[in-house]
Amino acid sequence: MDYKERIMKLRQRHEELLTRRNEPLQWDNGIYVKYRYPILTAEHTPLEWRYDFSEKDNPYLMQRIMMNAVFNAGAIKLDGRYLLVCRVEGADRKSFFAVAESANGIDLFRFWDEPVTMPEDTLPATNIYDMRLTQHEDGWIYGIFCAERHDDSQPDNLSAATATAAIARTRDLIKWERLPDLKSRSQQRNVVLHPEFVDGKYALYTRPQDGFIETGSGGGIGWALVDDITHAEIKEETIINPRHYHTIQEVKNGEGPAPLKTSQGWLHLAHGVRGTADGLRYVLYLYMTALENPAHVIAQPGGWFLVPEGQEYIGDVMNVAFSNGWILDDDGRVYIYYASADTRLHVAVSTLDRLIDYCMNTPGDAFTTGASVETVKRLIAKNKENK
Ligand code: M1P
Repeated sequence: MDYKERIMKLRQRHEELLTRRNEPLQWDNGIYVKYRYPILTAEHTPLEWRYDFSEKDNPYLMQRIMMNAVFNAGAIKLDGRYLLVCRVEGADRKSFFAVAESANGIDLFRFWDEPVTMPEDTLPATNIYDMRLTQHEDGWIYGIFCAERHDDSQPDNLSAATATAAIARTRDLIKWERLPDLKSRSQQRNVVLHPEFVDGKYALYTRPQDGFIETGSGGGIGWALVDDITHAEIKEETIINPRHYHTIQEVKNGEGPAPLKTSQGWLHLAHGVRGTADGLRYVLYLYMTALENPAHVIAQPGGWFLVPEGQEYIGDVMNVAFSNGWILDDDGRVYIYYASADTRLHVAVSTLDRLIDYCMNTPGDAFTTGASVETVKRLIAKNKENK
């Protein structure tokens, strides 16, 4: 096969992947519908990012740059387009942001031609990832993400790192203005900007942690008000959704995307982490907070809302479902973008009404086996009455 023909075949195969239609899975739990195919994988990244198409320089038509994964995407609908700011991870383990676009939110996603050029803070980061997008009432679209750097206070430990919340803003996801990183006494990951001012201030969901991986003695989803987002500093932080023994959020938890405003309160998507004999298990859960006080939890169904299933278990970090992006559409549909095993990105579709119903009418975690059995028995008794 000559060089041109090989390129043609490569492009054809790539195009087949990019134009594959997605389909809802038959089984649904009444809460959301998962879709059959991942919406984005490393294989979806543009061929121009990976191949040198010069026969002279690349006679074997090798991938000169390999991509490892596409996952944990921030999401927004802008001018009728469903846009995802994805975490793309190269074979070199460096994550970067790249925008992928679709006309319907469930398939035919395509990356824009070039990855995002994110300006650095005064202290450059080694790695950046997991952007939460917030369309704020001040008119800007904010992206808050994790900036990871080596912890130079431990020069002999190559794996010592720090996690800091980095802040940038944009109008179009093309040009980004980098603001100074969030100042905080602790390390921070999973920081999310609330879309409205609260008491005239910017409001952040936080996740204080003692180390890069371990949250330490504290943890939980926190809440902090910030006077000036262009010099954001946490002076006071309260935990609004704590970790809890023998629950899905025993080891740690973290806010997902920015919450959605509903008639009955703010709807939140978060991840919870527990330990198992086989390592950590990351699952997604929902909770609601009061409309007039977004820091006050009014409902939290017991247990998980979405977990990895089947092939979703398999990948670079097994047993992980993670989400930092969702889109509420004009018709009330909610597109939940979740990643599996830190490897690929999927969509599950629900509606605002269903998600509120799920939050308000699903029994909460009763914290002991005895109480859980009583909860099941109450449902059985109710069903007997309704026979
Ligand atoms: O590997 C699972 C996830 O681990 C981290 O989440 P958390 O901050 O809650 O520990 C993040 O690195 C996330 O990107 C990753 O998906």
